[in-house]
Amino acid sequence: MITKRTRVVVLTGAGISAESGIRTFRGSDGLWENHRIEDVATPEGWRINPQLVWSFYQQRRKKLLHVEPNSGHLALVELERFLDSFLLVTQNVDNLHERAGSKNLIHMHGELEKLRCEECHAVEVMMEEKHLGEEILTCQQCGGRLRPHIVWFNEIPMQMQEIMEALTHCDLFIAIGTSGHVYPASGFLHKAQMHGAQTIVINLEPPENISFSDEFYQGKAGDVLPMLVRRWTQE
Ligand code: BV8
Ligand code: ZN
Repeated sequence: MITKRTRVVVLTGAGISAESGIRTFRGSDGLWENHRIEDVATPEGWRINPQLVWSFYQQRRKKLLHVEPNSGHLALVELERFLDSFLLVTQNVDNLHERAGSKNLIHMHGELEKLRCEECHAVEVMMEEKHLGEEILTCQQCGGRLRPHIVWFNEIPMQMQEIMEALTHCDLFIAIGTSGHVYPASGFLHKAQMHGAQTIVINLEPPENISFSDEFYQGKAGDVLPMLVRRWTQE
């Protein structure tokens, strides 16, 4: 059902990084457990207590140094190489897709590796030892305060124009490892289906938006994806 000319858009969520040891948000050991979302992942939280938010993200940035891409990330690289038209949109802020080799990739909720100046909006990858301390850093260019280059709740996701464009023109949309809880990402499945795409969900359990999926593969991304990609690329 997939040829190299099939135009594919993939959306990934925290579930694809779970097998690499990065905790999901709503799982029992979810990240937010010891922190309320509004305290650490909103502009309000940052305004009220920047040190708490800075430390929350530094702890997660340091974690990136100790995790590796898994077979699910690698299967998506194989799929991208097989297809003429492929876009990977991720809600994840980790760098595992790019480290696995994904090229056409959009981080719609930002990236842990990057910090952004609140004054001049310069964005830099800052992952050296000296960038991972508890001291809130300032901009090399203008001296402004740096913040995580992350889309917090009530902020606008990145590159929505490109994402909407891709959703209206794809033949197949695949959602992987996402609970379908956070908007607007949770609306992509329905949007793609409305524009005539086939839709597939790969998840440990049925996500909230499962009704918009033509096919559902229940299981771990690290097991299901390599099997599916092998079937699609060797047919
Ligand atoms: C916006 C960066 C306007 C932070 C993140 C009331 C009702 C509805 C919506 C709202 C509302 N009030 C406010 C809103 C909007 C809000 C929202 O949706 N809130 C939720 C809480 C209801 N959204 C926003 O504010 C967004 N902005 O709406 O702006 C707008 C809209 C359109 C166009 C222009 C402007 C901004 C949201 C971005 C927030 N930032 N991340 C950080 O990471 O620190 S969201 C964060 O949580 C993640 O990035 C991710 O997106 C989300 C977690 O979701 P998942 O990735 O799905 O992870 P989760 O743990 O939930 O699920 C994992 C799944 O994997 C599970 O189903 C599990 O079963 C499965 N799984 C586990 N292991 C595996 C597996 N599957 C396969 N294999 C495995 N091994
Ligand atoms: Zn600056």
